[in-house]
Amino acid sequence: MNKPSPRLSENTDPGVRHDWSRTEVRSFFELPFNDLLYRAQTAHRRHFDPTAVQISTLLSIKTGGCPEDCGYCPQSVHYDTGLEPEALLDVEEVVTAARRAREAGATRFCMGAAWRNPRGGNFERVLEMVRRVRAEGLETCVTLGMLDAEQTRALKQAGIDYYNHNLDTSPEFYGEIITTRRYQDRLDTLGYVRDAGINVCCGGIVGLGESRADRVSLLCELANLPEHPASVPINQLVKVAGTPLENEPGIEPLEFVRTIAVARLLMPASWVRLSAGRSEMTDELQALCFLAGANSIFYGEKLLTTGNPDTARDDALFEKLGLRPA
Ligand code: SAM
Ligand code: DTB
Ligand code: SF4
Repeated sequence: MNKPSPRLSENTDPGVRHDWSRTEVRSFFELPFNDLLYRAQTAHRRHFDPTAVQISTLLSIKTGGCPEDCGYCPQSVHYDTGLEPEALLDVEEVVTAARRAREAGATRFCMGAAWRNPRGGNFERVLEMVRRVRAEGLETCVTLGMLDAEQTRALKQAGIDYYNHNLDTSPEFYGEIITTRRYQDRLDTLGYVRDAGINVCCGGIVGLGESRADRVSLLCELANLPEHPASVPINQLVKVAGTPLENEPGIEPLEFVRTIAVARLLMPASWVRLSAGRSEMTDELQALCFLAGANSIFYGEKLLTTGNPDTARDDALFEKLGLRPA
């Protein structure tokens, strides 16, 4: 029998670092696929039980009519996607949905609002939602757009566990996708969230037409934040008719797996979420993503406005792969 390749016996855990260079990150992307997956899986096993997957359920608490122009988003007022805008939900409707999610097996309930930033009575109502969902025994997460320091403190006081705010893409490519706010605005919001002691959920979208260099740059930005986000959602673009990106060719599936693997290597102790886009993925592709270090998903038939695999399909996939809720 041939001896194992010497590179397989290298120390494969780069540890938790915040000083990654683009060159180092690119060299991970350029590894032979098997070496990259071996390293990612090794790092994963140092920090996590590889059979445990965190389960979150999403609810859109305020749908559509968003003034921002994010080119991927069906909820932007700038694009005609046929979506009917809706006002902020009532607290009781949200609590009912949270109970249903808990009964289906979710441990975290994520509430998303199509806002540039929350204001006035609406923000107060979200605080009440957080208190009530938490009282149901669920972890809470909200994504409401930009926040100021005072708002993050109010959320913390209401008992929020996570705030989701994505960098979305590289600083270099960002202007091709969003013109109504700056990369620095996002970094500022993340700073307020961190300073308030709220866990950060921050990742991005791939398949926007960005290059590999942009994916390198996005992951570098995420891993070089003062603290690694506790949760890192990697979304694959869901192409929605009416948005400027509806005809994007998308990302090659094995390049998507590489992106997950590099996220795992750079942020070895973070939960890496295989986020939007699973409805378009085969079981085999999802299995490769779990092998590459993804260990969190959205569970339930709907994301915010688009579809997600139904729970029966996900239950069957977990059974086939020997995965279990964390
Ligand atoms: N309005 C808030 C904001 O943008 O921060 C919160 C909601 S927004 C819908 C949350 C995230 O969903 C975006 O940052 C983006 O990463 C993701 N997202 C939106 N549309 C998507 C799509 N079509 N495909 C994949 N991910 C998408
Ligand atoms: C995240 O990174 N992905 C989720 C969540 N955070 C809020 C949203 C995905 C949205 C996909 C498009 C839609 O359903 O509208
Ligand atoms: Fe608005 Fe968020 Fe959609 Fe951008 S991603 S248009 S901010 S809802």
